[in-house]
Amino acid sequence: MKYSIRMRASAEGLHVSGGERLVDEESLPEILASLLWKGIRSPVISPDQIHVTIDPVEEEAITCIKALPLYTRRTGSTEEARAVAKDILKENGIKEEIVERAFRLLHDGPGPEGNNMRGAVIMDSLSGERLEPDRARGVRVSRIDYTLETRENLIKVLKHIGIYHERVVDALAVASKVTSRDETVAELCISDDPSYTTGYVASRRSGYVRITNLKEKGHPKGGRVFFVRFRPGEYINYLEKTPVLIDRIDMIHG
Ligand code: WAQ
Ligand code: MG
Repeated sequence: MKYSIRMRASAEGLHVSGGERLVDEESLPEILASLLWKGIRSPVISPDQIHVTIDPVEEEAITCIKALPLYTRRTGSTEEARAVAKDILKENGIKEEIVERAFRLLHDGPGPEGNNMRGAVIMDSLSGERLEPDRARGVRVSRIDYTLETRENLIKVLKHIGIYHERVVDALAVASKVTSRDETVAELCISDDPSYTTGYVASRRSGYVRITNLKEKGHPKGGRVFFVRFRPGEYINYLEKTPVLIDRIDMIHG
């Protein structure tokens, strides 16, 4: 038996931060404490509520996948970074006009009244139409983690090449689950943390491509867009509910 732990921190009903892990019983207390701290020490706004949900997950229900290969593109400016992201998304068949719509949305804050969302925007990759059922919440990828051994291995490699950050580990997990589905054409992610300016574009064919300077330092808005090719039916349920563990990593390039 494993346990899914989900944390969400909010202030006046608005999303502040969240986290999700899928762990063995032995590590539950430690991971629970680390997720609580993540909520309490949210970088920008102090939350006035932290919710933690713990559900048991049957081992037989878990699917194992491989992490995406990781690349890093260093850029000198936000303009250059956006151009790099646009090129990669174009290689994945997404028109410039749709990419621009996604960038504008994340820059302005994708939630109602320009707030950050807890989850991701689902965008039709051809029409740019928003498809997530709840536009205030979005779709939150959950029940995703690494096996203990794979997490340790990944951290070791990231530290070795000097790009270790907990965010990288978390984001690679989310992107690997999202791109494991055929409905996903690509993902675009920009942190909502004003001090974290590296974002990424991910797809099965391009891998997880970190792009430095994808947003201006000090900008408090961000989010995720999942570009999809079919109407999401089972897709959302899979991303939110199906337990997935990453048991292998691929190439890691600093
Ligand atoms: N599922 C769906 N959407 C999510 C999830 C999730 N599990 N976690 C976060 N989001 C959305 C939500 O709208 C957040 O506001 C937004 O993404 C940004 O989340 O390689 O730190 O946790 O150097 O601020 C990427 C680059 C860092 C890491 C991303 O995102 C690297 C980051 P944050
Ligand atoms: Mg954040």
